[in-house]
Amino acid sequence: MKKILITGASGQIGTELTELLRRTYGVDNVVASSRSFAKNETVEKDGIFELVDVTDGKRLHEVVKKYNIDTIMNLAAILSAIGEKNPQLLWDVNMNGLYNCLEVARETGSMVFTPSSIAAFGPSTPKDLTPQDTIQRPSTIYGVSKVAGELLCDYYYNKFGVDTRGVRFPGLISYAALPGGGTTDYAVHIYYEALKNKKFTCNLNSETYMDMMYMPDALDSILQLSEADPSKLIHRNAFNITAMSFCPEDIKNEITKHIPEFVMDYDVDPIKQEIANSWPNSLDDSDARKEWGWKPNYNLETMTIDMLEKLKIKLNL
Ligand code: AKB
Repeated sequence: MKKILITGASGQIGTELTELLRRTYGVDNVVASSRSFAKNETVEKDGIFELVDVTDGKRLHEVVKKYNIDTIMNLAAILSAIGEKNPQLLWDVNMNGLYNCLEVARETGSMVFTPSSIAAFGPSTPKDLTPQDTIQRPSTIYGVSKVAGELLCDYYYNKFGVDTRGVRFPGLISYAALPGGGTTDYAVHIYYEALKNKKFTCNLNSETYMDMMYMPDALDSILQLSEADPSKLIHRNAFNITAMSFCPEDIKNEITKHIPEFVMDYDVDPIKQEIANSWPNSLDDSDARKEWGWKPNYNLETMTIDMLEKLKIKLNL
């Protein structure tokens, strides 16, 4: 039986992952944690919740021991756009936080899942169908932390036998919790604005292609990779995965099929645009498919139908 600790449980991924893991493994086997109370009713009230700041290794250790944790899902992270504004904070949370998780895992024999990102690639990486193993020279502090994190996780696996696993997430789209300070966030906000105001101002230019994924697929990938037979894993940190690649015009056109009056204009944020330009247009995820059976269920069309349906309910429209 797994005993799971989720760090960053009140974030975009954590909110839904906490619910799914409680359903899958039982409420008593999942400890959600966050560095502060975010007044997230489901995460904080519907099961075990602890205040844990990942940069505090002593506190992390205490909670892992208290609940006999054997699996750490480390979702506490600062995203790309915020990171460019505060690189020191990003390093502290993303690197020292991960290091603390790995150290606790080494001492307690726990497994660690920690996400990497398409941000682990940079301007010199092949842009289309980016291979699993390729050039990784990112130009953002977020990307630097992701590459360093991948290497650190591999190091702990090779040196100490810690079972570390990760995926390179593309932009994640979901209706339950908002993303906080990423470059791909426009692809979430566009649905809210389309439903509420029938118009949206996009902060990336119309031709910016990036990989994206609907949250149910992202959650499946975490569960599938965590449960995967280790003898089949050639890679570990971290697997390319994707579900779709689109640009702002593509998502606008898809939404317009359901909301014909929807209009979009552009006010490009130069910092976000530069970050997006440095990331791949699309990833090759064939190694994840071969090694642990990765296969997404949603594309732009089916995701848009589901997002609009779920958001209408959430927003009482
Ligand atoms: C971001 O935009 O920073 C994240 C990511 C792709 O890792 N969504």
